[in-house]
Amino acid sequence: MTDRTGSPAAEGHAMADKERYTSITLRSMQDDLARDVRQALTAPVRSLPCKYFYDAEGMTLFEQICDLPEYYLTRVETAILKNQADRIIELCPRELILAELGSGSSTKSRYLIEACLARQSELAYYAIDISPAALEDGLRQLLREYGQLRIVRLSGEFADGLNYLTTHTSEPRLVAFLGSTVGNLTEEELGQFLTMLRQALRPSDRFLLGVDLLKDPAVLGAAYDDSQGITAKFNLNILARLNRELSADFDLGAFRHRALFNHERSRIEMHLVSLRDQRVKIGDLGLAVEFRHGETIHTENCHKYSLPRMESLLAGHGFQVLHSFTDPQRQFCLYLAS
Ligand code: AVJ
Repeated sequence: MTDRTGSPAAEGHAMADKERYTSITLRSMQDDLARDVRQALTAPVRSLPCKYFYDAEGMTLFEQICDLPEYYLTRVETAILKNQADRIIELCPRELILAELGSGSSTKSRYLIEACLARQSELAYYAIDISPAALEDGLRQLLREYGQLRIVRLSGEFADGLNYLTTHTSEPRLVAFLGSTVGNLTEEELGQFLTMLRQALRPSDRFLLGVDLLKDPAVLGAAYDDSQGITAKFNLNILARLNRELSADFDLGAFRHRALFNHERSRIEMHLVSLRDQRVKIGDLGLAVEFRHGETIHTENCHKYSLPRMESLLAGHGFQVLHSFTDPQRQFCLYLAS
């Protein structure tokens, strides 16, 4: 671990630029990729962990998804944040620090940053993400816009980031987990995550959770299978990434994107369907994987929640919901909990 944190600025003076940005690698994802891919592709039911969507190419495609007419999630959540950021911050203690899990390109965090800086003279923002350096652009942009902002970029898993916060910060924290990324967790993983978070947070801390709500499956289906085929490209990019990074020889034309709504589990599932019997070599793993025609690789789960269901999950893990902010159509919800 490398720590290049600058010393805090003297009170009343603008912080020097070099003191305002710190990048800390808590865990290198490259080590995990080979191991995880081997495990996931040799299991009887093939899958790939969705966290591997987000290489530089995947980030670009995801940003295009966020602008798609069918993909309402980002627009609706951003609108709620924009309208409610002041109220959210009012419900948090003063002299707050902001931490974001899965910060991605950090575009939504600006509303929280602005609301904080309207109330306090300086702010530290901890951006926790597993994605590569490509994301630095968004953070540098925030630094240019907000002279009183200090950013610590933590590269690693959520658990690593939360650990870091526990051991390196003492101020009250607002931990934001936006974008319905929580939907990627299975019931079991969500339980583990909320347990870990409950242990990491103190009574003065706050948790802001962005949740996509259960709705007409046709609306959900369109959001994950858009007419321009961007989501299909995003899904297939995970195979392209294995070609690039693990010397695999996936034929991207021999797999097709499929998104389906699983009613029983209340989730959209993304799969890659093999269009023929085929054998794929993953050079760096010394591994060959056979796919039958019609066999699928399960690449993502996106769970959708009803308001009562998420409230009871939060309450069941010791969180008290201070306020839930929804849009007029109840498509999306931001929970502020303590
Ligand atoms: C970033 C996980 C919230 O589940 O909606 C978008 C990812 N996958 N389209 C989501 C995604 C396909 C997205 N999350």
